[in-house]
Amino acid sequence: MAKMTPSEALVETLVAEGITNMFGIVGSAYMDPLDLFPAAGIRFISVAHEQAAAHAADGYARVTGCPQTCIAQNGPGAANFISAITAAFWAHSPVIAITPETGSMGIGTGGFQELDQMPWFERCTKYQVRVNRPERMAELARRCFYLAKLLCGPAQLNIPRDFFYGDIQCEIYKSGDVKFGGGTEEQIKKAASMLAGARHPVILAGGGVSMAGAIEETKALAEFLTAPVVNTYLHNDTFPAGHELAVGPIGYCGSKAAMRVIAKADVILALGTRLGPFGTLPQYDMDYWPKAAKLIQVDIDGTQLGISKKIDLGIAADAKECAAQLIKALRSLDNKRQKDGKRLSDIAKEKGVWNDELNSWSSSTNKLMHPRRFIKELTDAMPAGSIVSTDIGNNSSICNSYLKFTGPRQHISALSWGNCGFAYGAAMGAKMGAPGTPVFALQGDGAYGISGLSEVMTAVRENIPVIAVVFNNHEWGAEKKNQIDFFKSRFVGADLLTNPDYAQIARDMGAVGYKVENYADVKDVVHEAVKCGKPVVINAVIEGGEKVLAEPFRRDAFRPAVRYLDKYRHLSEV
Ligand SMILES: Cc1ncc(C[n+]2csc(CCOP(=O)(O)OP(=O)(O)O)c2C)c(N)n1
Ligand SMILES: [Mg+2]
Repeated sequence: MAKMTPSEALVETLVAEGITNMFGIVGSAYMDPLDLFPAAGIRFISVAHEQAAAHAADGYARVTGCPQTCIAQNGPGAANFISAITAAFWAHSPVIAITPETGSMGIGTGGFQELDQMPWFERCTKYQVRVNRPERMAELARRCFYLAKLLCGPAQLNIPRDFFYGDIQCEIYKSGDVKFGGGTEEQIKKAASMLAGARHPVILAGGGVSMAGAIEETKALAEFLTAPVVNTYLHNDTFPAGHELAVGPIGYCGSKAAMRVIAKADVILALGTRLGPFGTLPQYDMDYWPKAAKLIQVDIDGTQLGISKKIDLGIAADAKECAAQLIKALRSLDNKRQKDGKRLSDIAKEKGVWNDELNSWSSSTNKLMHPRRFIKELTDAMPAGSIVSTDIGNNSSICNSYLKFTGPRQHISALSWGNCGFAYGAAMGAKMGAPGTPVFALQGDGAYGISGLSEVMTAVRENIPVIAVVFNNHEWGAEKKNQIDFFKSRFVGADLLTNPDYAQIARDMGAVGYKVENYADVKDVVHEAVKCGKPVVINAVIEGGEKVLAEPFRRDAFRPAVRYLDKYRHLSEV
């Protein structure tokens, strides 16, 4: 025990937990601990909007696997965290949102910047606590770290602002390490026998494979079974794309090869995935999910088993532990199993057919760049091993069929929260977590305006050399596509006709800017961007509209427009 102030207790706990960076916007509510950051070795990254602070902490946590932190002024600052913390929630990302609040004597009086911050964060965190006495600062901060690791998601540390002051006695130590286990003997035996007896076993590798570092085990399992490996939606990094058994992602704008291959499965091992319902919807008019297949689902969070699909076996386990157990069990069942050459050639054939089709979609020679040709040139030019953060939008989604990764923790995406404005902030955090790796942020012009454009100033001020690519199609394309398909091209709020030159604005902000209008320039620009070591913005001027937009996100959720009132009858589609 030592005498210290609660501010010191908080900062020392952060240090004990390995925090070296804190994302946020300066605020009076936490100025007392903020004053200690430099001496504690914590770099404060000052962003333009708190949303980006939380996305950055999330991106940082996703590439490193370690909890990360963001902090904001009470009230409006904390409220600005909400969307980004929800993205982290659905990404199972251990972000700790530190939210100072109104002083304890003012709570409930409607003073300045008062917000009841606990209910605001209730549904987007795995754990939240209000420091109820200054003496408990270190204990409750430590608890947030532990539970963010244990429950795989965000935690909120809510601190009445007067509780930073005073004298307390306190012991500082790090929260316990968390180790997740495997399945029971019986579960593993059953899963192994289901997989060993399958005619067409398929492994569906979810985010848990990447997070648990289970790629080697998944590879061993796939190779033993000669089972193709399909990635879940927006998790293209859960199996190396270059492997002969890799067939790519299912889900929106994914790989038709993956969909055709999983359609043939009689047993699916869904490893490290909650099987989010959006990720298995029909795509390209293919209702590919094999309803008769036996399904083994492995997820670290037992509450997620069987939520969206009927399962034959659910195992609440760590993907790495479980895959290792399975490979051992399978080898003991049959240690002479040979590669299945026929299945390998079938996989190669499916991949070939899909690659040819995708290439034919990506071979436009139109002068105004076709998005698919541009995205193909772009993804081909990115150095192997790059980290790519992707936003939500039509072009960001088109990237799903082109993005290929060599290892885990490389595909950082908005996932099922699906918020426009994710990519740039997350990329900043990812770059700080992996400074030696090129980090790209891919987003549409609309999403870039939500959170991106203004954060270029953050990247410049803080010297975070992310490479942003803005798909500049002068429209909110993904939503425009819905108006094309379901509202006879009556566009309301879908155009962005007066976009500026994002490259010039980037230069004005002190970054490097490139305006790209020709396919032939893409490769050189990407290589220069990687080499220059500065924040870069690539304004990619591409075609938009009906001819080039990919299918809509939610064909499943629309109904024909019905209007009964005379005033609106001309808008009726039935
Ligand atoms: C924060 C937020 N607001 C609105 C939406 C609805 N939305 C989904 S995609 C999209 C259009 C994105 O446009 P842009 O970023 O320009 O990308 P594009 O589709 O043109 O490639 C919108 C508005 C959303 N997902 N998130
Ligand atoms: Mg757009």
